[in-house]
Amino acid sequence: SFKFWQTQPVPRFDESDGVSDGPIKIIDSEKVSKKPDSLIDGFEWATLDLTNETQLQELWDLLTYHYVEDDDAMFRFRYSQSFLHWALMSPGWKKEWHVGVRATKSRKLVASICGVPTEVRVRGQKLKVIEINFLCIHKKLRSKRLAPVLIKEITRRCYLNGIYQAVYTAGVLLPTPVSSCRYYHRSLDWLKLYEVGFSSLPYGSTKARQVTKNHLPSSTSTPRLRPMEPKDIDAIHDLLERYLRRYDMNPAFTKEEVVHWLVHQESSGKEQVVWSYVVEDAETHNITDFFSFYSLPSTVIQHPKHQEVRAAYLHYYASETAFTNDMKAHKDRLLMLMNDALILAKRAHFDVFNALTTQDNPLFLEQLKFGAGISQLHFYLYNYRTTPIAGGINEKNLP
Ligand code: YNC
Ligand code: MG
Repeated sequence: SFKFWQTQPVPRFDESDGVSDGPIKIIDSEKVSKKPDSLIDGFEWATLDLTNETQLQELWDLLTYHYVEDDDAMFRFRYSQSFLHWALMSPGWKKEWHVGVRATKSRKLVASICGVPTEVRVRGQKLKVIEINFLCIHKKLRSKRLAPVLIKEITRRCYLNGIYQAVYTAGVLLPTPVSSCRYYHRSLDWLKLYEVGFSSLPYGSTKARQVTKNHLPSSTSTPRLRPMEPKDIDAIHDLLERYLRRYDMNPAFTKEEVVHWLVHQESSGKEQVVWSYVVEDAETHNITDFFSFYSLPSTVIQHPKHQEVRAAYLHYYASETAFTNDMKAHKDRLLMLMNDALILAKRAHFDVFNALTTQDNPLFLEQLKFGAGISQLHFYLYNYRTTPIAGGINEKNLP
């Protein structure tokens, strides 16, 4: 098993003792092949130009019908075109890292692997990385060992551009996660989630009782909560940086990246992807808190009544209360902020609100009626060794 992954610069499952942090393999870019490996007969490499509407549509088609499904094949991610635009054209993006495979004759796009550059801090060490996403192979081309070929090709294109490390997440267990989390789900429209088979009726409960249990007030309760504006960027960048530094592994965002990942870009005909809110102090006008969520719907596969589940995912957030040495106050603050996030997501017509057991999320998940999902999400580092990092809140980082 792991015939491919065994050959890659990733930690083995059994080597977590006494390792010191650092690259697994030093890459000599002179020795990196200037040409891609050849593909199976009838297929060829493509570089996608996602500024081109047609090519963006082609990637969307591939992902919409062939990307990640749950184990029972009831739901499949349905990223919008605006989402793909957002996720794949963040600051520093290059089209060389939007890799496709086409059938030579029909020109049809049958596989993809994409990445965007960024920096992460791992135990204080700043690493230039590529963040890999959207590895996808057409269902008819599965189990032909094409995935390793795609991974090797994007690796080659990164090495040639001076990037020697990568981060990626996957639901499957590979050698070796640096961290693992669980998904939690908060019903906003319980009845719909029940109808599509996402939620089940707990033994001894009734539909009416479940609806009541998940009811949310119609207005938010945090004073001075408002939608984020571009003028908030400096304050948010500062707050987010301090907040994220409390974790062993965290993104080292530039201001441009904060703008990209948090500010909704108003443009006609484009679906909204990200929602961000801030709390501004009445006297100092400082930003004391903020939170954001993004939209990632799923197709309901073969359902007579419903086509999709509209899911909001908790994105970045931070609160000054994290720095006060009063964990109770911090927890209470998060409970209020996140309950408001649920209310705002409900108002924006989302059916469910998802969050992982990362960051400070374990402080509020249970109390705000999130339920543990079945799926795990594993976080990986490519060509970098470090001891595993606790997935959720890291006690030793708390004040
Ligand atoms: C996966 N998700 O273990 P071994 S997540 C990585 N990530 O290798 P074949 C995966 N590897 O075990 P298929 C993987 N899933 O022999 C499988 N593998 O060592 C490994 N699904 O290849 C697997 N998207 O082509 C095995 O398998 C080898 O035809 C088998 O293709 C797999 O985007 C896949 O879930 C996932 O489209 C493409 O099933 C296909 O089954 C599919 O015979 C639905 O492959 C969509 C889906 C994955 C979403 C994601 C992150 C990907 C990270 C890739 C690793 C990046 C490394 C860093 C590179 C840059 C380095 C620098 C600098
Ligand atoms: Mg294959």
